[in-house]
Amino acid sequence: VGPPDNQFTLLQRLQVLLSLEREILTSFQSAKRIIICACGTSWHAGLVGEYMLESLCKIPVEIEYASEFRYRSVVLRPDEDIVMVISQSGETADTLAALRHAKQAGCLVIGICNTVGSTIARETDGGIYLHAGPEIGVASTKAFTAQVLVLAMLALRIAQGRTIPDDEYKMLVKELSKLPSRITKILSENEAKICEIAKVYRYAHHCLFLGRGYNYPVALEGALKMKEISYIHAEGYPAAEMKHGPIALIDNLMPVVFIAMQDSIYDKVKSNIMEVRARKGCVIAITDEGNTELESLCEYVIHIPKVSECVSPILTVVPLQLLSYHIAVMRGCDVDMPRNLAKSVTT
Ligand code: F1P
Repeated sequence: VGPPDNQFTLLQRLQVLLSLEREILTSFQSAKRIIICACGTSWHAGLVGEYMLESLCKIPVEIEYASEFRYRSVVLRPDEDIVMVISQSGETADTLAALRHAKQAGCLVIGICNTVGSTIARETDGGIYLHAGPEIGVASTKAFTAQVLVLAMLALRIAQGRTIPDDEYKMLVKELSKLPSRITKILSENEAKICEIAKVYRYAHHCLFLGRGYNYPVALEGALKMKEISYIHAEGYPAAEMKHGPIALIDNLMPVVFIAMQDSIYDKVKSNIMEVRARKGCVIAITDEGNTELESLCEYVIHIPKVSECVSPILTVVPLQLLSYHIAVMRGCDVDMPRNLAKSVTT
């Protein structure tokens, strides 16, 4: 599903996806369980997808590391399960192996790939191309944004008229179509502040990324980008898990990045920020435009446009990608060709 090249606007792509092939749509709507398999950044996008499909479509979802999937005794039920594989390159060996494992068990396998004609795209039963354009660097960035966007569109299409009311569907589709201008705004309004933050923390040895709900996967992705391109040890955690171990690491040298959007769990995230502050941690927060109450609690606050909770990961990841990028450049790292990393992990 999807137009054949990059000349289409986001809105046109939305329209194509929203008219998703009837047959595939019916399979999703009658699925008892969706299993998502992917690696690295694509796994993080899949985790956002799990939250979306569960909350918007009310379908049970499992997210699996593709590298572990075939070694676990997951009970696959071809009549009830749909397996989705997500891969930027479409060539990742573990994701391909997971796909083959699921097909061998007789499951319908749907792919979300960026590379047209890639092995994974060819071997799936159907799928959605991202058309995000080639990732110039090795580390996935725009592919993540596009994967989450496609998962949101898919979830909305499955949920439309069934598990969400029509006005909510229309509101969310409208929000998706406004994302390009909002991302442009984040890039133009925050670059200078992010450079300033990068300058302060460029020699940090460790950092922590914390988020909850839809923004927990974004915390994981923020930490992965920091490791991949800046070679700074970073951990991503659900903010409340901090108390179960990572809190011991907090001191006045370790930056702690919070994704603290004013959503249904904002107050809980705010109390996690206070817990870090009480231990003299340096907090950098990503929050909504107009939220001024974090200024007194945090070293730095980055404001981004307010959107619905399920759409927010598409925006909140952008400042985190930029932060890793600027830190990497200031540390003299090659952001396009990080050491030891391969563009597609084919072995
Ligand atoms: C998965 C992945 C990327 C990562 C790096 C190594 O690739 O882990 O997320 O940035 O490029 O591979 P893919 O299956 O999404 O192509």
